[in-house]
Amino acid sequence: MVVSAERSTTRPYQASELLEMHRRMLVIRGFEQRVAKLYRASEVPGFVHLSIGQEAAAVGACWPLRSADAITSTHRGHGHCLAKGLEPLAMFAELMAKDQGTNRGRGGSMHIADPDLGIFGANGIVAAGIPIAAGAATAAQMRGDGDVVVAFFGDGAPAQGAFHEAVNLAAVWELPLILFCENNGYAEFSPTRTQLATPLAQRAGGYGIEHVGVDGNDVVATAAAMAGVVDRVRAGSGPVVVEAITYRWHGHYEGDPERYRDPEEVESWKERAPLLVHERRLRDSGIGAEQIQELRSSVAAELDRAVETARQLDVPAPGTLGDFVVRPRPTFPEPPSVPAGDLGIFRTMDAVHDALEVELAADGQVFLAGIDVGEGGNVFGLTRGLRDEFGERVRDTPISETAIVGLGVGAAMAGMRPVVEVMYLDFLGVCFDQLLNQAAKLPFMTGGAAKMGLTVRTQFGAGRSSGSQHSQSLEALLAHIPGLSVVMPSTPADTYGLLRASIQDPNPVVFIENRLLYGMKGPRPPVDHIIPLGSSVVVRPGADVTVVSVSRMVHESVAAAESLASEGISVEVIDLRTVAPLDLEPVMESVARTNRLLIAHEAVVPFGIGAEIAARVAKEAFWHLDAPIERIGAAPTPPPYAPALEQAWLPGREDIAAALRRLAAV
Ligand SMILES: Cc1ncc(C[n+]2csc(CCOP(=O)(O)OP(=O)(O)O)c2C)c(N)n1
Ligand SMILES: [Mg+2]
Repeated sequence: MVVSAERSTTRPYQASELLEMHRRMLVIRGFEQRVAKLYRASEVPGFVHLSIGQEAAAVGACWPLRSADAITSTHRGHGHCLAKGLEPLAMFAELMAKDQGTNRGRGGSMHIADPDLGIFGANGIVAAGIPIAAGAATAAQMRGDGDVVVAFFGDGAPAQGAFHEAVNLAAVWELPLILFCENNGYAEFSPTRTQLATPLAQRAGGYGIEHVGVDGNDVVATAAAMAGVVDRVRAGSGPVVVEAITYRWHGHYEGDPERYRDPEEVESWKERAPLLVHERRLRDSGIGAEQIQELRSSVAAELDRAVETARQLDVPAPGTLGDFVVRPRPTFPEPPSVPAGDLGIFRTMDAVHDALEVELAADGQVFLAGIDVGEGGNVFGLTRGLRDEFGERVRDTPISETAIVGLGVGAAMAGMRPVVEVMYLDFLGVCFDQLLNQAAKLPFMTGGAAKMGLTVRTQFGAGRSSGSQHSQSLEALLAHIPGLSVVMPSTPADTYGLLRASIQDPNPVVFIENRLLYGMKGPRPPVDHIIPLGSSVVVRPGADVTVVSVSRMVHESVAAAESLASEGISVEVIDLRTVAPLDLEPVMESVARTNRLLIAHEAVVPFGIGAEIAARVAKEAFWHLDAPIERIGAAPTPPPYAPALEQAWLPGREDIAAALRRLAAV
């Protein structure tokens, strides 16, 4: 492997600094040697990836960082976290699944995090930390406090789309981000040459950003290279790729039989061991063997004590299983019903715009990002004018949904309140990891340490031949993920009140608009109108049958109810307004009176939210039911293009009316 020229200014380090570098590497080495033993003894229950042999890269990379600078790490992240300042005891405790661990025993080796120390998480998903780092860097850039962010990743990660999207975004926005690759020659069992067609240096060139190569087994060379890079990035140079050439001595994971590499190769790298290289330097600078031995002994004693202390700690109580999934929400009283027209009439699209404007004005931590939401004003004109009003807090992004949602995750962890836009609900397919594995799980996996006040706005809607990839109602997919909140308003006033509540909510919220409702008019509420998440509402009282619905289908349900009134059937319509949290109280109360329930949604019927509602009502209101629960939804096919097919697929007021008649007749 060729190590390209170091471009930094190397300054002589003082003996005390050289010793401190050595101490940090000894801590990492000693920590992981003990973890290997604890793992074999089953005291560490989950699998571990050790970075033994790579200590210099971690210590050198973090050497010039301030505590307010952030890092994101990888599945092989113990070294990064220790180098950034984490105490070994807290991490031993986490690996040993103790309640006092860094993540309260909810994360384990692959998820170590301490956002207060700027450690925005090791990550079990290859490359997922890089968009998150771009988000933390966006927060730093917006705050203008000179902080930088380092995204650690392995040589396998640049094959991931998340890498490309995040690096491109960082380059376009000139973010204070250092992309630190630990090139250890292998991605799992595969040599790097089988993973990437071009070297990382060439790829950095493709993004128009600087690449710095460094000997990752030499802590001083790495620290010096990073010092130069950090200075430039702090000063506003934009992102830089640093590639540290190194080698891992252990298998990909503990217990890896390592059939893919020659033991001689491992031995040859041991001759260039980071600790040996640095020890020679210590001796050359006049530090005696006894002093080095003393350091080694004191680190070993400290680590042994930490293991013993961690052993004595408590495991999490099973009764706390549900903790950290959803943060307590701010409480708002249910607002009085919106005065009919006193304050004028507005459209749903105005409601979106106005809620964003009010929240941007109220809280400097709120910002918007998405495709064409800035200069473009959003493809539906929803954010028009906000860029002029709020400048850099309203940003256009590249067409990179993983980077868009990931930057929201990282900025939310940094304490901001990002509102990012995914243009169409169907596009979840290209950024699902950031929602499923990052936004939804990080608060839990970090034992509540990760802030996640993120709002993802998106929209859907069928009936205008938008075809299979621009129509679908996918809320059930999202509501199935513990940790995510899912909001689906039906009226302009609710859109306004619920969007404001979503932005103020400390949990990740997916706010799903229906684009066929954008032009719908309704009474404008007072500016301070806000609706708590998880409050279903009876929008039309009735006595014979209950229909519960959400989003545009609420209006179809009301229309069906009106038409049945002339037939002498009295229908109660309930609007869920939020799918998660799901407030079924008004539904139970209603079914207790009507004894009949229909659930109507635009999503396909199988495994839709109707299944969940039906199961819960069947259990909790079984003795009130006089008829089987019915469901109306789309047919189980992708949304079709031809209007003749789409009409057959899409449920509407006639289908709802027919089902209500059937139920009323039982
Ligand atoms: C998205 C994803 N795909 C696959 C894996 C399984 N996996 C974990 S680590 C790894 C190899 C990563 O190699 P590299 O980036 O070079 O990091 P290293 O292990 O060498 O530190 C793979 C394939 C994963 N965790 N996430
Ligand atoms: Mg690797």
